[in-house]
Amino acid sequence: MKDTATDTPEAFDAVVVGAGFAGLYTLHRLRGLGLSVRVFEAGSGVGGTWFWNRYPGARCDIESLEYSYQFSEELQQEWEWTERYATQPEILRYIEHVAERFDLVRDVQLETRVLAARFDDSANRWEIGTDKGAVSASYCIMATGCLSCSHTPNIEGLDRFTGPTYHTGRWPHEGVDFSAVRVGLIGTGSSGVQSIPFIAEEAEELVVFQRTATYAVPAHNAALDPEYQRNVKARYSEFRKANRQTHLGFGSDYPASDDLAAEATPEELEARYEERWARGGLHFMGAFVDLMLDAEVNKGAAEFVRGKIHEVVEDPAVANLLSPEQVIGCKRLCVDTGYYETFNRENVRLVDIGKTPIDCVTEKGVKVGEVEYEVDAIVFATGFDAMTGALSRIDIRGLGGRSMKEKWAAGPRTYLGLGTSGFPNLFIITGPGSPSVLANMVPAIEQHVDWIGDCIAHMRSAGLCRIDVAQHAEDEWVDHVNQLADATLFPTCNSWYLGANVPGKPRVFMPYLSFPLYVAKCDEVAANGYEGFALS
Ligand code: N01
Repeated sequence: MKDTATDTPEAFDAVVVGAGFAGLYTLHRLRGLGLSVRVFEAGSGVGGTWFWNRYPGARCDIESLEYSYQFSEELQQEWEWTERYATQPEILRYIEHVAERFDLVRDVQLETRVLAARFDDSANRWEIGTDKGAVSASYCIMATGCLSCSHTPNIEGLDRFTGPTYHTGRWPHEGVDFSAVRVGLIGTGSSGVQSIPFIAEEAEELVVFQRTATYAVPAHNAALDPEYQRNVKARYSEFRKANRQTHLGFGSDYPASDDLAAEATPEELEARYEERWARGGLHFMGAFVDLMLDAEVNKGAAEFVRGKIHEVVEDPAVANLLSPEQVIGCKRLCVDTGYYETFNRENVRLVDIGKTPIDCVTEKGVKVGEVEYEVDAIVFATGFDAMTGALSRIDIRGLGGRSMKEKWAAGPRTYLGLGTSGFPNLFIITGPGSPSVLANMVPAIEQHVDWIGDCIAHMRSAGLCRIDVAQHAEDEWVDHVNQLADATLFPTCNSWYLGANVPGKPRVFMPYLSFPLYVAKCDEVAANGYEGFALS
């Protein structure tokens, strides 16, 4: 990656790290502004999350007509989704189609991991080091994803296990044949909830190790009604606009309610929860506006779901174990197809590791207390070092050589989730402090990329070449993000939103609550000449 004539690193206007939904759209948008762009991607293909998460049953739990790009009218009109919720292979096909359709691949360098990024103050450029060489760029854009850095717990004895181990977020591309295999699976978040029914169907035996029971609402997935798809496409821009105004970031045709559960009668509560349950999916959390604000209200919703679990699971002891106690929604709600039913199968066992944690992994299996569960393979559905994990694995150094990892040692600090003070010309797509994982990811990504694109266009037309976050703006934003979260029930349990799933990670609520408020703030900041940023 050197200019052979001068022996200097190849120079670009912008370097983008990651070729998932975010990186690809950034490339398209910046190329449209006339910038030279290079995207680096560690994987051997584009797709990010949807390239890596190939575990059995992987699909998106936001509906396909909403979990898709809107930047091209032709694209959104022509692409035909087949199911209410798209499978991982279908989403990956869609991303690959986008990459080809917009001729993006020629600027994506695959199988290249970015290891370091250092700001050269005198040249006002980023020097980006990869495992294949170095380049330089005026802008460095981190499209590294919120859930891209898989987390495997450090369980004693794991290295002596004689069978294969897998992580749902790094699933082998050739697939895994579990027939006649005894599988142990650790983790019951969204990835576990989706994969457990599929693995149970195939495996000889499945032992599920559960630390915390999870709330799952039925997906009610089905083939997408062609008439509904036509109907949405006929009003796609309105549909997308409505999306931006819902506080969940999705549900244009079935928005979250503004009603207060605290003011509803028991009959009204029951009817509303039943209606949302029947509709399926994450809409359940939109049943009432105070569900994440009022602990008593939340208890009612949680009790409703526990009742549903007991209706499905035949063994009352297993149903009890599967019934969560924490606030519903404070860990991300799961959306399932046949999850609870799977525990009625003869070949499935549920092991509570909440009270008695895993002692160790042995040559032959997993030991919990005095009991050794013999298995042939172990699946880790143990999640991610979310929101900051991918960034902290790159040695990012800003003004004066200051390390971002050190700056964020007590938790991430950003302004709008887009940038961090002392790291000029570095943008983060869906960074901590932005709605990201608490919104619908694809529109959240597009909103960020468009904002960054507009900002760079403004700088170029004004002859400006440096943008940095003002310290006071960052401090105020971090306080504001925390204040919003502290007014809700979100910080009440050990979720990955708080970094609580990774030992030693600081406990800080990372996403911003409310997509509409956030979009309004970003628009206001831009309209006021990028208020809170220093441009020079
Ligand atoms: O990860 P998770 P995930 N010992 O962190 C357990 C998105 N996503 O990959 O709750 C024992 O949610 C952990 O237990 P506990 C979605 O945003 C979307 O499932 O910490 N157990 C938990 O049960 C989602 O929220 C989709 O006590 C350990 C599980 O592992 C996010 O990705 C599909 C442990 C991890 O659950 C992450 O989901 C998949 C340990 N040391 C993912 N460490 C869809 O669109 C962790 N666990 C459908």
